[in-house]
Amino acid sequence: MPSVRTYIGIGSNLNNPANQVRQAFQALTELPASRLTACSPWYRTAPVGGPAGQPDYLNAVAALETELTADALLAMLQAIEIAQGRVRTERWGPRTLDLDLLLYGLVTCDDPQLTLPHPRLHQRAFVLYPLYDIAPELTIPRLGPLTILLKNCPPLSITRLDIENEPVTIMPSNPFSLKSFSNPPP
Ligand code: A4P
Ligand code: MG
Repeated sequence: MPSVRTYIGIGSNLNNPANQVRQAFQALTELPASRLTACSPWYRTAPVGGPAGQPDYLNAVAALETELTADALLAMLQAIEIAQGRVRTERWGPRTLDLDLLLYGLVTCDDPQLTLPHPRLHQRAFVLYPLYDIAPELTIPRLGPLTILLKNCPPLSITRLDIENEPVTIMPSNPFSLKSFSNPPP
């Protein structure tokens, strides 16, 4: 099967989110038939939805080239979530790790078990900003250019962490480079 470019949203607000995100990137490097090609800077973000008073999140996005099917990849992402202590209780509740399949190539799909692109991608600054950092030219199937989505997305308190102070100490099985740190998009 030819390789497909996918983007994965990473979020954590429990049990040392920095460690959770670091471990998640590491786990992505270990997926079979896949290659991690970019890691976004990390963002501290105010919680969207869910119970009042839940902690802020740490969010990031990864780009992955994979020969896995979308269903197989989602199953492996869910296995990583569980391995990192994810317990599903309430919707949008706090979590050790959430891995969302944001995009799988240009595939569109309305299955509730796997909706592509991710159904709330365009409403979430905590997804759009890190996605822009690693794929500024992206056009999202059904939704349009990422730059337009960023301009139109609901405001959210988010802070990009200085990547030099948040080293992603992972050991990729293949070389990849971090995109350079730039100012927030217009
Ligand atoms: N599912 C369908 N499509 C997908 C997809 N593209 N990727 C299904 C991943 N899963 C997909 O997900 C619920 C079901 O969605 C799964 O059974 C899967 O088959 P879940 O991870 O069990 O539950 P969830 O994450 O609580 O629900 P949901 O609806 O995915 O929530 P969101 O939209 O991901 O929001 N605030 C901040 N600041 N940062 C965050 O990261 N995250 C959420 C979760 C809420 N607020 C947040 C953040
Ligand atoms: Mg989720």
